[in-house]
Amino acid sequence: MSRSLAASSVLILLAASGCDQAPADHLDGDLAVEKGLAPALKISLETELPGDCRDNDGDGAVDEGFAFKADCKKNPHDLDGSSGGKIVDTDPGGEIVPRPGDDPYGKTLAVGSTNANAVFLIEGLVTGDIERVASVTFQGARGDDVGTGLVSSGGSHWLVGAPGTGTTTLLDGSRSGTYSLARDADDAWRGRGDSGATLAAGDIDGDGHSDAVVGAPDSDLATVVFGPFSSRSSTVSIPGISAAAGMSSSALVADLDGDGFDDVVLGSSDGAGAVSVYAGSDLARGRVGAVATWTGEGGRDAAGSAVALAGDQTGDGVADLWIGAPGHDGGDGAVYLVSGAARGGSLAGATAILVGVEDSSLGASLAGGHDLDGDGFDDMVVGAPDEQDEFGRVGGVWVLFGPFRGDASVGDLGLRFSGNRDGDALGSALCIGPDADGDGLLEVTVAAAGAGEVYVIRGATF
Ligand SMILES: [Ca+2]
Ligand SMILES: [Ca+2]
Ligand SMILES: [Ca+2]
Ligand SMILES: [Ca+2]
Repeated sequence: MSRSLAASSVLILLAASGCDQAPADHLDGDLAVEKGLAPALKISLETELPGDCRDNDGDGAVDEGFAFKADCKKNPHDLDGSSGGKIVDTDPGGEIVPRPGDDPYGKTLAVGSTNANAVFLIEGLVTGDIERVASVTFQGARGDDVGTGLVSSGGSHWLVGAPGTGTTTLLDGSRSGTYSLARDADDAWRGRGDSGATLAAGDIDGDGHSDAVVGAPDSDLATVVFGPFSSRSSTVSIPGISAAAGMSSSALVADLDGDGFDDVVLGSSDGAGAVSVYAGSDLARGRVGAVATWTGEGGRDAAGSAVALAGDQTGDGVADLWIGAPGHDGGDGAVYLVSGAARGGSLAGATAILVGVEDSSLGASLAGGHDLDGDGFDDMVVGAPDEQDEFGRVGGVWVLFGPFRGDASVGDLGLRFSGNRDGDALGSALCIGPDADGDGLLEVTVAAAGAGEVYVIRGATF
């Protein structure tokens, strides 16, 4: 509104002075004048002003061609009204982590619950208590700490981490019922310390078998376990980056450069934080040197708390990455877009930077690499679990639509969903997928750890 008013006052000023040559870079943008016509009628901004939901350049379209597509609708969006399903932990207060199956367009959703010390598989769009609506339960024993490390390893198989015992277990969820990690496992692999707290999977050595990255953040270590997954699998250990402990606080496996080997991205969120990229072709030969390392801008940025695919935003054929830094700028948080082809450096040099609203911890959770609104550009979902509103520290989730470049605040541009009550911590974890209602549009699944709730926001919302 203020920018629009400023532009109007410029028009009045120019008309009164009889100018036919507009000053450059006056106020917010360059001014253009068509000669021979009354300036007061024909002056317009050459370019759109970003995110103000107005047609600044007079071409009839609002905010077009800008780096971020603005949300010109009213925020926040109604979480309960947009969600097709709401899954409730019977004993809230712990961590609750949603993950799609190996096909995000499938109907399977997995939810890890540290309270229940279990992983639940849920089919389709459902509402109710997690233990009732789950078709499959993978149940840990006391001390296993099951719930955070969780990934599909293809088909009906899942890897479930039990960082309490350093064990990662392969389980088949093809038949409904309750399975014990100890008794019903297909196989298990044991690592050091809290191994299994972070899990990601893909074919890193290109042999057709799914491999796993098993993270032990407290031990500052990640291990590639080459499939077929078993206690005797061959492994490669990736030691922590000395400048930033907490190796593997986040992990991602995907073929960034398209060479047929899935590559590994590891976040180390301690202090400033760092994210390193390892080529699958190197790891397959036992080489563990990073091909790129990005470091946080500030000493407490916690960059690498979350990492996600961004799709190819830069158009060079290499998949790009989102990096979450929830501690950035005193806890406002930020999300950085970095080129997958870059060699790393400070995140201050990122391709795009999105900052959070005050003390919101934006970037604690991230998902991307899918086109949610069907315009051909990959979109992004980011959690801000400490975001506040009039009801208290409710937490928030922002959905942002590509293409992305430049710097912006999510407060100006995103679709916002908010938690309901103080302490809900909406956005503590999230994922894109599954297509729980089967309409061909991917749902966005978001957790509110403090409330013990998981909401499935239907893709039709976007
Ligand atoms: Ca493999
Ligand atoms: Ca690769
Ligand atoms: Ca899109
Ligand atoms: Ca859907």
